Amino acid sequence: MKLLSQLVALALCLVTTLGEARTFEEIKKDGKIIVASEGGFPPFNFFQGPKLTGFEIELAEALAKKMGVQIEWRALAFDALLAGLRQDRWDMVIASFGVTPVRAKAVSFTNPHYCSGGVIVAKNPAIRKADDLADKVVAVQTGTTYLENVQKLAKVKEVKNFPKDTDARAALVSGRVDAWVTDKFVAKAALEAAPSAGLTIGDFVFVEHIAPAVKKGNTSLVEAINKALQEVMADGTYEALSKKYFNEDIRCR
Ligand code: LYS
Repeated sequence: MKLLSQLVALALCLVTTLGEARTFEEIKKDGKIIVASEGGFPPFNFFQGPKLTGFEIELAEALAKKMGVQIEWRALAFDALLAGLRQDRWDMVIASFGVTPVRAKAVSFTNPHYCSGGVIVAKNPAIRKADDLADKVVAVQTGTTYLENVQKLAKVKEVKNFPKDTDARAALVSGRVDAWVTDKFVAKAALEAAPSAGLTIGDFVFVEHIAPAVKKGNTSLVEAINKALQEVMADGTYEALSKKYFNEDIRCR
């Protein structure tokens, strides 16, 4: 009996993992696309009261409009987002994921929707460059390229992981760590939101292309998103949104 239930569980697991992702045609026929984000990475995706908003949320809404579909939003922990694509729990993820070789093995990325990188944020203005992180304690969000790249710096004393980037920031503000590595635009927004925290932004540790992701091999959806992205980038929609959130156009050049 136990073996049987284990076999059933295994079969179910295989079905959910190996099931076909919805093609763009199927999504279009349904009229709605399920898009997942994090909601914890201002100004890209965050909650304003109960409302999920931010640059990526508004950009996805603009893409959906071009694609002729409505978005049904899901908000989840950052490290659960890509796995959900594999399990067909949603069609697309937009949550500031950098395109890396490891991730590109597990999901399909569309063209990038912006270019940025991880910068060093500290209270001590002398901590600016990667070399300055020697013998320092650095806060980063779990599962991110910030963690991956800070771990490569041999001389760092300790890398402290936080499930949320906002908690990594809080650790720096309260003086529990020496530095926080996060996205350049997130760092800028954090400084503007709390000028009295005394934070300074240093150099890039690395740069990256950031893109939406879909289930591995869902070519029709990749193509539909790329087409919509090209349209919003050509007709001024992207520029207006980018300037609203960042006072500049952050597309890759
Ligand atoms: N760009 C980083 C990465 O790809 C951070 C993503 C967003 C974190 N809330 O891992």
